[in-house]
Parts: sequence; structure tokens; C-alpha cells
Amino acid sequence: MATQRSLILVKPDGVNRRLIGRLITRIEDKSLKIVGLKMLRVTEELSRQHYAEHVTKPFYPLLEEFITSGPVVAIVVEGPDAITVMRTLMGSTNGRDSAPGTIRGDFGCSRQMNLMHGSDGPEAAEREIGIYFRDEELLEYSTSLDSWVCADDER
Ligand code: IDP
Ligand code: MG
Repeated sequence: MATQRSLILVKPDGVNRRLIGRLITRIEDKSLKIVGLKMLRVTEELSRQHYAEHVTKPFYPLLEEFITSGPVVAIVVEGPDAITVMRTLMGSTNGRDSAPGTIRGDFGCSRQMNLMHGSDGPEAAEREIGIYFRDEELLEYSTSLDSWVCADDER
């Protein structure tokens, strides 16, 4: 167990469907802390950087078209095991297979238009946070609720 940071995107489908608020609420309800947040348009170059592992895959051209098609909201979340916690909260890649109660399971039924991105491991998280945020855009702060997120031996 460790305090981790994860790079989250509300993808263009989430922005277009006016779901930004509800999706961010899921993060806050889970008691993860938002330490960075911005709205931007992903360029083709940024897409190739972000999805470097997928660039050679057959579905990449459509993924790039989708992720560059409208604004996204980029968020850095922090909390205990935040990377895994966010992946569990989002559900599996294809909304059709995602369990009810997960973000992808509750809000969609697409493999591509699956509302959110979340880093899949510590190395990816560090790399992706560096792509979207400068150090000074990430804020360290404590709140009176921090001590109620989990016990000290769970951090
Ligand atoms: P993940 O977002 O659950 O980690 P990845 O396999 O890393 O899923 O794929 C990255 C993104 O590419 C997915 O979230 C989805 O938007 C899109 N994608 C994944 N597989 C396919 C596919 O087979 N066809 C079209 N788009 C796909
Ligand atoms: Mg992935």
C-alpha cells in the first residue's frame, strides 16, 4: 500500500455528454484527492505520446481521431493505491463488459468511447502526468478530511 498519483482524463465523449461533473464526483466520492486539473484539446502529437504503446495497433487511427475530436479534462488524483483504485472505479475497457457500479459500466457501452482514461501502473502514471502537467501545476495541500480517508497503517 502506498500513496500514489494517477493521470485521469475525462475523454471527449464525457465532455460532450456533459458528464464532467458527475465523473469528477465519482473520484471525490471515493475520497481521492484532486491535485491537478485542466481542460485542453489533445493534439495528434500529444495523442501519439500518450498512447505510445498503441500507435502501431490497427485501432490507433480511430483512437487518435476520437481523442483529438474535442476537449478533454486532465486530472491528477492522489490517494492510497490511487492507480488501482481508479482502474477499479472505471471498470474494464469495454463499457459493455464493465460491471454496473463502475464508471464505464454505468455510463456507456462502447469500447472506444469509454469516458475516462486512467494510468495502468506507476511508471505509466509518472510518464503520463509529465506529459500533461508541469510540476508547478500540481498542488500539495492537506485537508481536515485527510485523516478520515484511511487509517495510518493503510497509507
Ligand atoms: P484502457 O483505457 O482500459 O487502459 P487500452 O487497451 O489501454 O484500454 O486502450 C486505450 C484506449 O483505446 C481505450 O480506452 C479505448 O478508448 C481505445 N481502444 C482500446 N481497444 C480498442 C479497440 O479494439 N478498438 C477501438 N478502440 C480501442
Ligand atoms: Mg491503457
